[in-house]
Amino acid sequence: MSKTRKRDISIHSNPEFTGLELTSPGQYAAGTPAIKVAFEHIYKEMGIVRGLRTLSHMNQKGGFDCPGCAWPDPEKRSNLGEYCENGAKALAEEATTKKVDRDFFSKYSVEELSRWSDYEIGRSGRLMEPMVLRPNSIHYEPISWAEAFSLIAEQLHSLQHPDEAIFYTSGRSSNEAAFLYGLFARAFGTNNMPDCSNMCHESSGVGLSETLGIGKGSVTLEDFNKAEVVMVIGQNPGTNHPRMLSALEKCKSNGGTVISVNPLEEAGLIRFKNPQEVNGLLGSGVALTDIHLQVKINQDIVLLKLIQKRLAALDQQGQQVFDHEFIKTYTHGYDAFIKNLGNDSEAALLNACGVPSHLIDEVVNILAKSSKIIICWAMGLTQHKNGVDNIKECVNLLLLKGSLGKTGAGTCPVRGHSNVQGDRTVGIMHYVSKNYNQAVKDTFNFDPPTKSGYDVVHAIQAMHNKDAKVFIGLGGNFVSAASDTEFTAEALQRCELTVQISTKLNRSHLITGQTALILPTLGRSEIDMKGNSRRHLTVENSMGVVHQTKGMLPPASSHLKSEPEIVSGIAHAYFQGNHPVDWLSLGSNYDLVREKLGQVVQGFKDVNTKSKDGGYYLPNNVRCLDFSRLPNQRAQFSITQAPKHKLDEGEYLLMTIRSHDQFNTTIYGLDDRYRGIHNERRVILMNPKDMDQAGFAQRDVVNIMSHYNGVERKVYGFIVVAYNIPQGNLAAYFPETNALIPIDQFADKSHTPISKSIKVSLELRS
Ligand SMILES: Nc1nc2c(c(=O)[nH]1)N[C@H]1C(S)=C(S)[C@@H](COP(=O)(O)OP(=O)(O)OC[C@H]3O[C@@H](n4cnc5c(=O)[nH]c(N)nc54)[C@H](O)[C@@H]3O)O[C@H]1N2
Ligand SMILES: Nc1nc2c(c(=O)[nH]1)N[C@H]1C(S)=C(S)[C@@H](COP(=O)(O)OP(=O)(O)OC[C@H]3O[C@@H](n4cnc5c(=O)[nH]c(N)nc54)[C@H](O)[C@@H]3O)O[C@H]1N2
Ligand code: SF4
Ligand SMILES: [Mo]
Repeated sequence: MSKTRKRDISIHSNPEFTGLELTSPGQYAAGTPAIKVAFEHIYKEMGIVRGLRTLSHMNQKGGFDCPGCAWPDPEKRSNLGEYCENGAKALAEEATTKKVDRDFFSKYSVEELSRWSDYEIGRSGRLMEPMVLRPNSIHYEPISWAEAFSLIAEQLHSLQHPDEAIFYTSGRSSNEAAFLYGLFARAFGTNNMPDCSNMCHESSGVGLSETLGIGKGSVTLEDFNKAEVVMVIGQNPGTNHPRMLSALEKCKSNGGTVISVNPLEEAGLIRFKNPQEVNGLLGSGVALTDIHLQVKINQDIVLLKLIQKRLAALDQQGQQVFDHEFIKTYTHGYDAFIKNLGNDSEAALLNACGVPSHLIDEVVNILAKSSKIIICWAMGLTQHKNGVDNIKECVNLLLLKGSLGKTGAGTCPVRGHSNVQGDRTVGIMHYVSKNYNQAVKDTFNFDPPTKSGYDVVHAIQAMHNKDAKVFIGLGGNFVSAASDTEFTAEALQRCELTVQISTKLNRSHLITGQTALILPTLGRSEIDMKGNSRRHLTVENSMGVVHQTKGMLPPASSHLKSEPEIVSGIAHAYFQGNHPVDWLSLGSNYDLVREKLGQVVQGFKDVNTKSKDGGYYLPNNVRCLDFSRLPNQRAQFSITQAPKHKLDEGEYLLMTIRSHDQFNTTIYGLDDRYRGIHNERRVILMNPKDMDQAGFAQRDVVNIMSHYNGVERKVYGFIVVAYNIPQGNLAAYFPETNALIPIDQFADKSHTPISKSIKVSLELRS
């Protein structure tokens, strides 16, 4: 065999500056600027007529599900459109008329493309036909679907053990595709099913499962209308779940209180101008947050302990603050929990969390009087070493108040990708569920593997050690999304084969194994035809509603296949008919997939009919206060540890966050409008006092370093911007900063990388 030439690939987005402009941070979200920006994206990528017609079907019954976030749709959809600025951007991104075809790949080598910025790579357009990058080559070339499938099958057959293959999933997939994909991984013989959830809400899944017996939230959208208090902790809905602002607006107009807990004062939580209402467009909109607690990074446990300590003091004074009836009937561990609250001193907690005492008192007074409390959270809680404990502390508060299993109250982990929750429900998991395996065996007549598989960080380590040699990605951008960019890139480059099932070009198509395949697939918004009929798929939103999604645009290319077709094509090429599952029938007949899904997963019986119109709620034990699967058949109080971050002089905690102009690794544009940052992504937000102490001036350019286990990791060239952020804390955007997070720094139990509390130092760029 000839020796492989090592490709000269750049693993980072081009670091050239793009021209920072600064304005004051915004004081409201949405309103006319949001409409303007939404339409600019639609116009530029899709053309205005095609774009507007498509938008009018997005999130409507009988239409297609927004490819953006997982926020649910209201039962009664608005005639003015049921989408937000970022939904429009997500659609424009997917349904762009720009094309990445075979001429594009013969013109640009992977070496050259890797020097483009992520923004430029994303702008190039939709993938058109299957492409292969052969060993020793630096150009992708066309390959037929049949050849691509047999290449994968051959490579899978050549492995010594099924655990040498990795099957990654990103949360854009459908229930049907994810179910088939998981089924194939199991039939092949491995549970190596890392998914984007591992980097995202895995801490929520673990924390909620251990305390409440289900890894999902318990609230419905209607609960927001009835809630007395909504706490939004570690979440930036104005950017990442914009239609959640309408739910908060409803809560407010019904007399509810909104409390935000965040190191940043995010514009979207200050004020909302609802584009669906006249007052939102012409007036001043509505104020959303009543009390903002500017907590220091990763001091939420401390803050929550303090709040609960003060509530307990009121309760002990005889005020009816806690729901003792609820606690007695449904929970376990209350006494130990209360005793433990006594261990921490008020002063130490107050000092650590950085929130003024009087604001905490205000919150305590409101919570004391309320019982319908919703806690919403996202990455600000999950992406820390103690991410699981963060969630458990939120559950503690809800248990004390009896705020579960009743209208207007409950847990609300706000999920990221539009179907990330559904993927897990239908079987994308690296751990083993005995019930699931048994149901697969009963339905399909084969034995799924019983050994746990790799999650994201362990999959990377396995590829790096050459314990795994084939990587298949059902969507996503693994190399840019994961931590420790250089290590992850090396891991993928050590693979024999990497396969990406994708809609758009991204860095994971450029940082590849020896051989790489791009398998282009239909997007949500596109028509999926079989014979004369238009097929539909199903998805599950953040509140457990399963509903249909049906595309309406002609596909970007006639060579695209749907995700279920691709998965079943691979499976058929691998098994060649020697397997009890009829893969090709499943890949072409989604009704059949749904029928089988109904036999394997609880709640999916009759999904075909029930998912029509607005869909239906999956079963949820918390809503009916059934804790029978937990120890003592009760919801569990937890005793958590306050995180300790020992920072030496010149060290800070860095959170890596999203700008308003990105969807994870997809960069829509260079503005973060609500934070007043324009035309630049390479910025680092810093407290002015910290800048003074360190001797940095506005717009100084610094490198950021992390030091873990004696290894220095560095990212270069970030512009310092003075910002209202607690002292000792910094913020910058990902994926540019992922190279700072060591592969072995992740949350206990959930293994989610510590993307929101990275210990770093800064140096002036010489
Ligand atoms: N437009 C758009 N929408 C998206 C996405 C996107 O990239 N763009 N991504 C989707 C996905 S996959 C996800 S998971 C979600 C993510 O949604 P979010 O979790 O809202 O996203 P992040 O930008 O990571 O923001 C985290 C928020 O937590 C705060 N924070 C950081 N550290 C802490 C902390 O220690 N404590 C507290 N209390 N707060 C903290 C930050 O200041 C920020 O406001 O959004 C989804 N929707
Ligand atoms: N430092 C840091 N790192 C993080 C985070 C953070 O906050 N900080 N957040 C983490 C989180 S919450 C998440 S969820 C992960 C995201 O990790 P991923 O899910 O892996 O990344 P995305 O950027 O969402 O993937 C985008 C790609 O998906 C493909 N795609 C889009 N739509 C479709 C489709 O319909 N089908 C298919 N097959 N492909 C499609 C396109 O090719 C696009 O380039 O990143 C994580 N990484
Ligand atoms: S809130 Fe999320 S799902 Fe709804 S339109 Fe906006 S991006 Fe799409
Ligand atoms: Mo996510």
